[in-house]
Amino acid sequence: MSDRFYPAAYTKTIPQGEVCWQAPSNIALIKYWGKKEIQIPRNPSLSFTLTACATRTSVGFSLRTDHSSDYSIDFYFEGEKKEDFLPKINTFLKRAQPYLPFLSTYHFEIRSENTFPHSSGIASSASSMAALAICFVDIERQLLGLPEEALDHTKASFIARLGSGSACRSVQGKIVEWGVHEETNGSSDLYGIDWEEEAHEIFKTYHDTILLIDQGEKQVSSTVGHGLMEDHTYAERRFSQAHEHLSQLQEALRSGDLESFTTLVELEALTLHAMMLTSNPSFILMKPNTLKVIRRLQHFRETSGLHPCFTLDAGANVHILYPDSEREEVYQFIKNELVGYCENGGYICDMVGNGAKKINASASKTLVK
Ligand code: 2P0
Repeated sequence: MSDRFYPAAYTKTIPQGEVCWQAPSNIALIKYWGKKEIQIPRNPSLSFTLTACATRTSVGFSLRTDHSSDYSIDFYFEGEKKEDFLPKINTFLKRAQPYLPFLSTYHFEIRSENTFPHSSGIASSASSMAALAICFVDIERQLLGLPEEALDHTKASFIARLGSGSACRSVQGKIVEWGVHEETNGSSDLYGIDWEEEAHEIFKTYHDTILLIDQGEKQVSSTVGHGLMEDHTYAERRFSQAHEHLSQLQEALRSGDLESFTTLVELEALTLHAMMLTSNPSFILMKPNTLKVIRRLQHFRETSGLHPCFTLDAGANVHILYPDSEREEVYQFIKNELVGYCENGGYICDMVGNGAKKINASASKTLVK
């Protein structure tokens, strides 16, 4: 199945060059929680691609002269050289090597920065791995002598998945589905597929205001988190529930049924946390203010007749999702009644976006430091 991602023989020799891409984060509506090696999900997931929360990565490459190690990488995060990121990048390159054979023949200078604060509790693995993967696939495109428009986004998603599962949903499209799902033509465990065309227009300009309830370090890493599903009492039921929820959510996304959308999205968020509450060891990742925000939001929905709903990642922050037609009233409500629950009043206004885009290295100050 992965055979299609082995490249043809490279036709160009490029001594050196540079590519630069920006990839967004994404927020899962149907959650990926539980996996097999290597980043093969135990259930399908579906996400909104975001815009404001993104990673910008430039990859400078030059033919290697020193072959004393498998890979030759200098990594800079927000302008500073970071050795501690290298093991993760090395693991990623090793996994990607069969599909991107040039990786061992070049020295890479990788410069990366996030548009959101490092300590915001927003996972950066999706955007950072997607940006890095698409940079590498873009370099390969050049080695194959192909034009810009021939860039293989599916391969970029496939490679991104090898770095971090959720990263494969951050490459292309406003709404992305990943993982085999019987009712979705073309769905795959290996890469994300663009589900945007099937969705009702209302979802293509949806807002996501991220309330930063707790900006500390993540209490449970994704590796540990996914591992908790290994022998979890409710694992099998949860995995089949995700298939059912996905079918129902697709219906709501097609028809624009905001009531069903709300019910399913909130149920998925709470189920994700229920899995962590009932695993061994267990984790309580919601904070008192997470619950207060949820209660306030649900009350506002009941009394206003508007349609904001919440979802959660594996942390305390709350994502408030709402349609563009309701943005003024919902945003006022968020500012007046919810921001007070955020740590240092922190929140990020984001919305559904298109995926990764190529940028100019000079567009970023720190990238060219
Ligand atoms: C998701 N999360 O679907 C779920 C919901 C967090 C909560 O995917 O081990 O960083 O790199 O494949 O993608 C977080 O896990 O895990 C995640 P790896 P990843 O977005």
